[in-house]
Amino acid sequence: MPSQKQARQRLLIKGGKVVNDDLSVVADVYVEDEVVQQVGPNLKPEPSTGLVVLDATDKLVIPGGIDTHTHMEFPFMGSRSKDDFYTGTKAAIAGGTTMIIDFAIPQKGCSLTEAFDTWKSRADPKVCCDYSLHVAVTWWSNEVDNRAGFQFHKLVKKEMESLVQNKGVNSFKMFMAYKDIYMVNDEELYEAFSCCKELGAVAQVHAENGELIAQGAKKMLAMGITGPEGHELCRPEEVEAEATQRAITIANAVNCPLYVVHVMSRSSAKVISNARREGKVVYGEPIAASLGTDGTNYWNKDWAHAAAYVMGPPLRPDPSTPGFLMNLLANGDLSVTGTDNCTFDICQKALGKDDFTKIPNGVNGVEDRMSVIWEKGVHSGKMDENRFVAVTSTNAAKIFNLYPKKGRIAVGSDADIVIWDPNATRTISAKTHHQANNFNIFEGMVCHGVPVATVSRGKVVYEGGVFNVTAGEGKYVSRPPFPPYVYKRVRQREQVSQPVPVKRAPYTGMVSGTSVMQK
Ligand code: URQ
Ligand code: ZN
Ligand code: ZN
Repeated sequence: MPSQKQARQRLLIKGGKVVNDDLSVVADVYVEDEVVQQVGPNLKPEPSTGLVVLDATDKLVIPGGIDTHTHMEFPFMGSRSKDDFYTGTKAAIAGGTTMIIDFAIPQKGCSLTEAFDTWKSRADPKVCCDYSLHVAVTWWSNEVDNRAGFQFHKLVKKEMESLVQNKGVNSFKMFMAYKDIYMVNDEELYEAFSCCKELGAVAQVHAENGELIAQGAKKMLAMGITGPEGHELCRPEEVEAEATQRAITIANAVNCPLYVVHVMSRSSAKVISNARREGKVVYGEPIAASLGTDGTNYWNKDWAHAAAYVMGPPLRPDPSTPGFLMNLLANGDLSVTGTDNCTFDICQKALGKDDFTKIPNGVNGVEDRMSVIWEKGVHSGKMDENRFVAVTSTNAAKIFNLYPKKGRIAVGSDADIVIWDPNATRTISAKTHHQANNFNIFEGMVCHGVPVATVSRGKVVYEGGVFNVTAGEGKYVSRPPFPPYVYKRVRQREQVSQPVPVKRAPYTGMVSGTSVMQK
């Protein structure tokens, strides 16, 4: 038996079809020291001890998935999300995802850097695959507090700068909802977007009008609607679409690239699609939930079932929504997929049994995203295998400046690889999933497209249903600023769209009753 270290060092994946976002080719892949060394036909590396061989005949060999949006062990709404960085990343691996990007979220008035450090110290000892962290900007201040040790706290801009320069953060999320908790106003959005632009970061928004949600929730409760359906009724599609449009307008005013997280509705997706057609640098992220299920579940007679789907923005009751979002993902109007994996079990959800506003928001997805997208996107005939790779890993890697180390199988890339059987099927169920919660929003869905083996940095961490993971083996991945995929366009736009003053003769008439002196 090869030792753990040797097994990690040399790997040959034989006879599969290597699929990148731009090309598919039948080839072997040879990996050494965590990195792809060769891609080509009939590779014959030295057969010495420690060479692990995986047969991929009749299978696809794809870059490991990148889940752009997770919340592991997140303290939220009086509870803490059930999947921690161990169960969450283990479940990710079982589903063919080899990297997650989670969110460090400070309370209002608290240090962004401390939040980052807290999240990193939670993740480091537990992660089974690579990860990175977006940071949320939940407040703004330009105030300088001169008390010793506080200088950095009060200057959010300085903290953002330091996170970019010292901690490898290149994306910041702003919430337009969760009033009084995380929500920022338009002026704060303007400041945060301007700062992102200056630093070469990608601005992300949770786009919902938080004021309208607060009013809508009061109205529903006053009408006696206390169940999960109230969650959707108090924040209909236009609440999401309005905020999406507003965020795009503000970002465009400072020429900041914008990334709209968890796109949940047809209306919001259309706003993004129109903005892209107008040349704005905006990216939309539908999630496994919005592509795989819908908001009719909020009207389920079983309270626990309905509550399990509560998340913000909500799933939409229009059953054509998932198909519509998938069409836009296939044609390029939407760019990447995450999950917003933020799991709470039924007991935790029951905190809101008498009041939907108290149901912890969040659903599963990190394990099932790849299969759901294959089933609804590729198996349904909407996208090909290359577009599948683009929307499950490559585009994320490009937007967040991880490419081509991640999101591609090529010489020099990290050996994050999945052997994918497009013909095998599996049925999703909470009884068999690896996530920590006791409900699965995709329960009973039969998916074509199954990960047969998952390789993380050259180590086979999952094969045929068997894990070989170690907590803490994943690495934190730094993301440098100014991702060229995003910022090259931003700079080009700037070159052609700088306003110039109109040249005109000086005004020589009356000003408030006095004549203007001429030079
Ligand atoms: O809004 C989010 O992304 C987090 C805070 C909670 N989960 C959710 O319901 N979307
Ligand atoms: Zn959000
Ligand atoms: Zn989220």
